[in-house]
Amino acid sequence: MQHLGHTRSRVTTSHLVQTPDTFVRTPLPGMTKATAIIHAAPSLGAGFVQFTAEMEAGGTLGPTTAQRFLYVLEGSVDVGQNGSHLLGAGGYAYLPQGVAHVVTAKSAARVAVIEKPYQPVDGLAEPGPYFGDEAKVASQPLMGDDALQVRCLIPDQVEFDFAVNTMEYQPGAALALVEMHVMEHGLLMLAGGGVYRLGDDWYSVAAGDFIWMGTFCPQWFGAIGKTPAKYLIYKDWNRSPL
Ligand code: UGY
Ligand code: MN
Repeated sequence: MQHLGHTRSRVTTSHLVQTPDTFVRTPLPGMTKATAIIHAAPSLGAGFVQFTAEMEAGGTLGPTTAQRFLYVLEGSVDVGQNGSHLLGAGGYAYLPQGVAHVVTAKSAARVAVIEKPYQPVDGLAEPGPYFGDEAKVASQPLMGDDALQVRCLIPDQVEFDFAVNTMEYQPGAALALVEMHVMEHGLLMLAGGGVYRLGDDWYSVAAGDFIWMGTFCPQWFGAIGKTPAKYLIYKDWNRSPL
């Protein structure tokens, strides 16, 4: 659709709001019957890569030189790694750096993909592969607020150098504070919508939007609407900022 040059998408040095009307598809090496919408990359200032893979049945992702996290948004994929792991919507996988694997769509699928070079720590063993299903992960209220539930998809162990969570806000729920922290975020809106404060700006955001928040970017979210708002959020974690 023609929007006469208007969009909600914005990019600054501290954050990005990327709305579906501005998505451009690109092939990546090794992908077959699939395409990628790149959301975050080092060229933006991010220490990780995040993209949405749109896959036809039988399509595959290419290899990666980094750690890889997959979260199935729609359809189903098979992750071949020491056997076969079938993931439906809400299924996810963590694949350590250097662990060979093949990701094949079993039906038309959309998959959120996060890749990050592993930051080793002396004396700490690297984490192994991990597979899960969001529906089976217990949620916790954030700062005692039952209207804001967090599910931690990656085990809470210091071996992992990043976290991926889902956060679900009942209508009207909001973050209790404007956060400012060293960790950066990649955020994919999964449902509902609301208002996101990023830096000194406020944005209307809705399901399908992507947000990158750089280090120390002031951030706050309040859910608006009659249905819950939910997002998938990445952060670097468990490492010294030095
Ligand atoms: O984990 C977080 O830092 C999270 N509360 N940030 C956010 O939702 N913007
Ligand atoms: Mn945060």
